[in-house]
Amino acid sequence: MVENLSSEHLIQLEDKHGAHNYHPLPVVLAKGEGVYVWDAEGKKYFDFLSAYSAVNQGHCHPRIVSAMTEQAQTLTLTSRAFYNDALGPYEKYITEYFDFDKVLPMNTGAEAVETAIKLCRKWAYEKKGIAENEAKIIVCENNFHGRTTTIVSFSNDETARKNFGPFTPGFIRIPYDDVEALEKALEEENVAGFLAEPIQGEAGVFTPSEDYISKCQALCKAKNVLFIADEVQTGIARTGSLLAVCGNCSCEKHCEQQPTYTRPDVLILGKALSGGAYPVSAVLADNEIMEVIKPGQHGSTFGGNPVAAKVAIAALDVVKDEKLSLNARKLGELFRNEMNRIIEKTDLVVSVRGKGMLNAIIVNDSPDSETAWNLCVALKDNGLLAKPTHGNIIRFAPPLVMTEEQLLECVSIIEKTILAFKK
Ligand code: IF1
Repeated sequence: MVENLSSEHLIQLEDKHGAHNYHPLPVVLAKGEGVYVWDAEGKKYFDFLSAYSAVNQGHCHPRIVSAMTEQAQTLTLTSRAFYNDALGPYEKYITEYFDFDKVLPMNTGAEAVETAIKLCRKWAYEKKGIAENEAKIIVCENNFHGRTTTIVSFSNDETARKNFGPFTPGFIRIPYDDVEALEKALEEENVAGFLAEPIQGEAGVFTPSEDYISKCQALCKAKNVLFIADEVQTGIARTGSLLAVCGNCSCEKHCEQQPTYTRPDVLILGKALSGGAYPVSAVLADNEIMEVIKPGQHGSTFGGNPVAAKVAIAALDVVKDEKLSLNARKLGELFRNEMNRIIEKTDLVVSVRGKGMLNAIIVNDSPDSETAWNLCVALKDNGLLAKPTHGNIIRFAPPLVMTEEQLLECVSIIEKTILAFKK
């Protein structure tokens, strides 16, 4: 019988036996259901981070859990040495859902980003005719695409890259939301791809100009350069559309007819592709790109496993059936309006920004102050969990299944905490 260990004891166990690669908020979670989580002592909180937008469908969504449980009792893993009866139907389902010819299934977001980089380079050598080992991929300042050695090679976040060298070459970094900078970089030799987040999440929820992504896609197309959209955090209805590249459309499925839909050449998904129940990521592209990958050239033990396949189908079904894009769009607008109302009453918070239910507030203090952190601790004490991204920016990203009533309850917790907060 496992005794119920106290939060304090559980923190000590992590401190003693675990690598110190995180500095979590001082709360130990033991249960999750929908928009709520409970700590080890049974205290209930609103989850306003959703595991960085992995739990868009809400904690332990019954449809996702039952799909996972059923498959876990049937067949969990075959490796790709053999076929399995779940992968093909899943591949058909997800390629039709996002309207691409093919999918390459992986597990984590970083693995999917690495897969997209390898795919882009191979396409450049075998289809575009760039000389081998000369391919360049354009990325943006303040990007976050994961934590592998190659990915941190093109990061400008010293914390994420210091003393992890030597780094992978072949990347050009340009300012985000700067079309002219992309235009100039595309004049360089051997450019194969442009990798970008449609909204920069970790950088502090930077929403670019309305036409930034569509202009980037057009410039890439004109130069036969692959536009690679990293929707690991912004995808799966988080920003009020099925994908952030869908622009203003909030229907359950992006559509070519939607004028604001900017179709990437390569689409990267992760996180909420499983509703947070299981590591599932994916890279989608059309045949003329995906066909450069031949048997034995790329893969992973767990990539495309039967549990991942069934979980992802259930997770995407929930997004469609529960109209999470529309809900995210509606509640996001309400949230930002409410936050602007609160900002009028305090000088602690400077502004709010975001799209759909991916939002952030800017705290009126220097990035290296403890203010945002202390505000998150105060929010925790009042029953709402959030965490600063960088310094003075707090990301607010609740599960997309939240009701208007629950959102307004969260707004009142945030308002009460801000107005009572002493620096
Ligand atoms: C951590 C940050 C967010 C991502 C985008 C790829 C990945 C991520 C746009 C890689 C992952 C996670 C990583 C997680 C915390 C979280 C995060 F704070 F680290 F930067 F969301 F902003 N592309 N983001 O946001 O996916 O390999 O993690 O599955 O490292 O603590 P992953």
